[in-house]
Amino acid sequence: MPETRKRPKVIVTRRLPETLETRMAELFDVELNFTDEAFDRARLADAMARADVLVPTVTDDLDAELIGGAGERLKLIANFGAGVDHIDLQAARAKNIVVTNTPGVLTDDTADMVMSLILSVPRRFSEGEKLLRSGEWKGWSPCGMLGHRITGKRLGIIGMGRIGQAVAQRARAFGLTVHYHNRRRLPEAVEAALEATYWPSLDAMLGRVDIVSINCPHTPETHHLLNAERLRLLQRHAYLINTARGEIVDEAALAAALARDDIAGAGLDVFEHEPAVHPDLLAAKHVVLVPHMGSATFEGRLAMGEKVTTNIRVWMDGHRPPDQVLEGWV
Ligand code: 8YV
Repeated sequence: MPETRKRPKVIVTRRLPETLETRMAELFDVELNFTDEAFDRARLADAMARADVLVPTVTDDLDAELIGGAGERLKLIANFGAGVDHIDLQAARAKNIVVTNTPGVLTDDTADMVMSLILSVPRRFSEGEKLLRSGEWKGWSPCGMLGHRITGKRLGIIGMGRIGQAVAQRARAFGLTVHYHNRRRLPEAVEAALEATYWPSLDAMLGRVDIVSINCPHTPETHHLLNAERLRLLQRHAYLINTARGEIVDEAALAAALARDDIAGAGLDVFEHEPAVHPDLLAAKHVVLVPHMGSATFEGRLAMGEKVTTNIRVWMDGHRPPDQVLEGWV
């Protein structure tokens, strides 16, 4: 076994929950980031030149140039997170670098965030809170803060993987009817259990539902999937929820649609140019905006770290890590 396999040099780009960092220090020759300041390009390049294993997060843009310039030692990128759109998988494969992620352990938390937004936007939660805090609230009135009922509405889910299905289960409990668009139709039994209606055409579904939830990964195929043209297909009373990746929606087009009242509102946990948010979205009325916190639970983050550690350990033992990301799978 090569020396590096015994106690690999692992560089972690962001601060992780303490128990995870301590465990990693026990297992690996680890370099932690105690300041939590995101690595700039030079620091990423330096880490990739020295490490056997890099543990990045969504805030590290590992493009083809950076991966191409990685040192010969770098053999594993063990991502702390499920989405891998910030890693050039093709470049990694060309350099024989294995990429792993942390699927499954943030499904419920993300689905809960979807439901929070589905409930908050039509019921004007954010506006109500702002009104109350402003000191302008004059008390209850029959027509005060009226929003729209959730029960009985149609939900259209884009991307019916683990998270999409977890959203569907929750949505049914709230009396929503489930519709979905996915690359592949679900097995009949799963579809029946969720009482979900499959739409082979995304465009057709968009025009028929009251709430749209984006739950697919960001890939070259889904980049700006909801562009100005598709946003125009939505009904005027429809709401858009995005907890997947900001880049799936053309943010400027969404802001314009909201400003024109072409759609009723939006609930967003992710943004196209994080941490920047389009100023017109910040100014829009019927929106709830939260800072990429879909998987932000103590339990979820610990489970993500467990997965990262397991992936590294299995790789150290010379086996294929359980969460290896294969190009074309996402
Ligand atoms: C993670 C996410 O917390 O896992 C993902 O894909 O979007 C987040 O919820 C983040 O990616 C951490 O890297």
